[in-house]
Amino acid sequence: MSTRLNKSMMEFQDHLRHSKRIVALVGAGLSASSGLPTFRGSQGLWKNFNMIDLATPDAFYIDPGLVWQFYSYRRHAALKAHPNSGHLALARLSQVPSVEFVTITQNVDGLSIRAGTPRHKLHEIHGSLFDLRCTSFGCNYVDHDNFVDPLTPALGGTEEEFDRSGRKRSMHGDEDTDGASVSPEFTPVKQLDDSELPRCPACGDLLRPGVVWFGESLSLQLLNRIDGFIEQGPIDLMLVVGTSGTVYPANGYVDRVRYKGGKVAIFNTDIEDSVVDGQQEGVWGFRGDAAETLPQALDPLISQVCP
Ligand code: BV8
Repeated sequence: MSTRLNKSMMEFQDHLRHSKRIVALVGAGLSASSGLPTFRGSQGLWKNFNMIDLATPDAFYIDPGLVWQFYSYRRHAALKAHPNSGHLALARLSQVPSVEFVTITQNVDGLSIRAGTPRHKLHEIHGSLFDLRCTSFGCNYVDHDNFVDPLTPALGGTEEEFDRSGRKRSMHGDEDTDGASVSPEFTPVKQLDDSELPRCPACGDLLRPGVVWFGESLSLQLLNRIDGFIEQGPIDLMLVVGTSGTVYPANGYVDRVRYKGGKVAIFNTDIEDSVVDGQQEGVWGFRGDAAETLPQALDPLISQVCP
């Protein structure tokens, strides 16, 4: 580690040791090392669709079969994935007795919970791939922690990515079995009838993934809980992990903490040199895979608790 980076890490860890209230805002980059694609990186494409174009109410209204295959693929990938050292480091930080710590996650993959982060210290602001909701206005049916894969027989087999030669492609979608990199080629989706998709056991209407799509409002109850924690007292430190910070309202929390005098530490593969070099007052930047940089940086506190 260079002297400059060492100095930055030492300053950060000194502040960490004296921090009593910490918030983490995490994004898709935290799960990258677990093999799950990010939204805006090269893996941000699924069968040549832009993932953002599929995470909307309109996409579901127009073609629920396409959107359900997208979510069936992501449910399958998340179930096959394992929490990485970054998830585990944040889970251990939530067990440190001397620190009040909450994680705000934009991820819907469930890996923070599987890593051991207690649910009452985790805010899944964009929902979960493993929650299902009825689409009928009058029906309140919700199914939490549904890990059935595939959810219906027709969704079976759509979760694998196949290249033209019919070989199964790894979940990354950018390398084939012998490691040669291939770009994500268009692989057609099945045409599914609504009757083949997940149906509500209460009223028979279509079920949808229990996630927050673009253009949908977040749970006010959940937002109020987060506000409550932030307003309860000073936040000493905000960890911003593996997020491009492009999605509102999640990206608003960093400015709020900084406005209240909190310091910020960014963990990302893509950080400006000025941040890494410590030229931004009150902001540290640790460039690299969060699965490596996060456990290193948090060691002074998490080494106090058993994994
Ligand atoms: C809202 C669930 C208001 C689904 C997600 C028009 C109409 C309405 C709203 C808007 C509008 N225009 C803009 C908006 C606001 C909109 C928005 O922010 N749009 C963006 C695209 C500009 N927001 C919303 O719509 C939100 N709702 O505003 O409500 C409202 C009020 C009343 C009535 C109606 C509306 C809802 C947003 C939630 C969308 N749902 N997810 C699903 O997952 O399928 S967002 C989804 O994308 C993810 O959850 C995540 O939040 C986001 C992806 O962001 P990141 O996690 O940051 O991932 P990304 O790929 O971008 O970046 C990865 C980062 O990791 C990179 O920086 C990379 O460098 C780094 N990295 C990569 N590898 C590693 C790494 N770092 C460390 N280690 C590594 N190994």
